[in-house]
Amino acid sequence: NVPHKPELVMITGATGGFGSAFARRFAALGSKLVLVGRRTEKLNALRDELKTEVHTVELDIRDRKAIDQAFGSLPTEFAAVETLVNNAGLALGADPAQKSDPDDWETMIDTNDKGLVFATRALLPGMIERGRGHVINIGSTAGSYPYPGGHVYCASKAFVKQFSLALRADLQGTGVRVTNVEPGMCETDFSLVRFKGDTEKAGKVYANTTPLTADDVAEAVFWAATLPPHFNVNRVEIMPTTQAFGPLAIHRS
Ligand code: NDP
Ligand code: 8X3
Repeated sequence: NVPHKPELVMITGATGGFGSAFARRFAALGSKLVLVGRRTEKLNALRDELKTEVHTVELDIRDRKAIDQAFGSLPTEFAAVETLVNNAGLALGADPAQKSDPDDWETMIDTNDKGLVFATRALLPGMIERGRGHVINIGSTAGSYPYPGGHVYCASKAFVKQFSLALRADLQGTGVRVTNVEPGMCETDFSLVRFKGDTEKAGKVYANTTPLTADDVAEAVFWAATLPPHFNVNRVEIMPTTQAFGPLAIHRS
C-alpha cells in the first residue's frame, strides 16, 4: 500500500545488482517493467522470474541510435514509460589519473553520462505530453566526495548530480519529477567490473565490513518513486553505517 503506484517502470542496467533489485521491488508492487541491458540471458531469466508484465530491450546504452530506435518503437502497452531509472553504469580502474587507460575514461563517460542523458532525452517528450513522469538517476557518493583513483568515475557521477538538478529546473510545471539517488559502498558486481574480473581485489573492497545491499538501494529508489506526485525528492544520499568521510589529505615534505 503506497501513496503512488508507478504503472510502467523502465530500468537500465537491469541485469546488474541494483537493477535486478529495483525490478524485483517494482514487480512486487505490480508495476509493468521495461528491462534494459546487454546480457540477454540475464534479462530473460529476470523476465521469467518476475510475476508481472515485462518487456526486455537488449542494447548498449552507449549507442545513441540504438536508444532512439528501441525507445521510440516500444510495443504500445510498454510505450508510456512513467518512471525511468537510469542505473546502467560502471567504474573502470582505480589507478591514479596519470596511469589510467583513456579507453576506460571514455567508456565511463559514454555509459554513465552520455547513455544516461540520451535515454532521458528519448523518453522526456512522452512524459511531458502525459503530464507525469519520473526520472530517477543513480548517482553516487563519488559525485560529491572525491577519492584517490576516482577521477573520471567521480566526475561522471558529479555530472549526473548536476544534470539531475538542472533537469528539474527545465521540467518545473510539467508534472515530471527528477531524483538523484546517491549510494555509497554497496556489494554487487561493481568492484569485479572495476577491477576487470580480479576477484581478490574486488573482495578486499567489502572485506571485514558491512556494505549496503542492492535491496537497501532499492528501498531508496522505491520510496522516491512511490511518493505522491506533488512530492519531489531532489537527492537522496545513503551510505552504510560503517562508511564515513575522510579528512582532507595533506602532503608534507
Ligand atoms: P553491476 O556491475 O552489478 O551492474 C551494472 C549494470 O550496468 C549492469 O546491469 C550492466 O548491464 C549495466 N551496464 C554497464 N554498461 C552498460 C552498457 N554499455 N549498456 C547497457 N548496460 C550497461 O553494478 P551496480 O548494480 O552496483 O551498479 C549500478 C549503478 O549503480 C551504476 O551506475 C553504478 O555506478 C552505481 N553505483 C554503484 C555503487 C556500488 O557501490 N555498487 C554505489 C553507487 C552507485 P550489462 O552488463 O548486462 O549490459
Ligand atoms: C560507487 C561507490 O565509493 O566505490 O559509486 O565510488 S564508490
